[in-house]
Amino acid sequence: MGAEKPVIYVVSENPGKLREIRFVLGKFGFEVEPLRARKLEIQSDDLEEVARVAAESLLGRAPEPFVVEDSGLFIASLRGFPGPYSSYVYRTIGCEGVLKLMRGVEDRRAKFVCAAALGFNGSVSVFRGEVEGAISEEPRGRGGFGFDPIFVPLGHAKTFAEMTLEEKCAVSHRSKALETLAVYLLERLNLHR
Ligand code: ITT
Repeated sequence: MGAEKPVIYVVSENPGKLREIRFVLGKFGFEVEPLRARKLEIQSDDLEEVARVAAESLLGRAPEPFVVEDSGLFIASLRGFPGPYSSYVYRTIGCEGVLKLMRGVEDRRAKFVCAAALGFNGSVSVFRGEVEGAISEEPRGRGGFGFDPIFVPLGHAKTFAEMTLEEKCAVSHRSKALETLAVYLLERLNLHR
């Protein structure tokens, strides 16, 4: 009989995020348990602050360890828009709306950023990950979620939506943040791989 897997609770309403979080943390031996809880969502230009405040609002109310994550797409020629407002912009104008804003724009550089906040031992630690890339000329692919059909990571030809879960998670902002978080937590739980 193997040892029981350590559980991490994840507070997110986004099934696409949850799928990726389960995949990445699963590689480190964690069992991901979705947790429905109301978190405080402040407005700030700083994703790390948004994630930290959300996690702090859950301390004492959520079982530990838990993770909340705030992420966004930052487009260089739009001075970082939609950034921390990505969720709202996706729900309102979507990929097509962003492509319209980018019509005729030569500089297509963009990046995804993820701030993953861990609640553990009564305090919060935040881990950041980013991936550089470019906005495609048209939407491509059916996988993933959100802005995946219009984002091509640097050094690749496919959009995130054309990639498998494994391919996306090999390079994504979310994986980078969560991998650092997982190593940190395993060390503290004394469960070195
Ligand atoms: P929770 O707060 O409940 O976790 P949410 O979708 O509202 O879910 P965010 O506030 O962090 O999460 O919004 C991030 C938005 O940025 C998300 O809705 C997508 O539109 C976009 N986004 C973030 N990461 C992405 C990714 O890996 N692929 C595509 N779009 C992404």
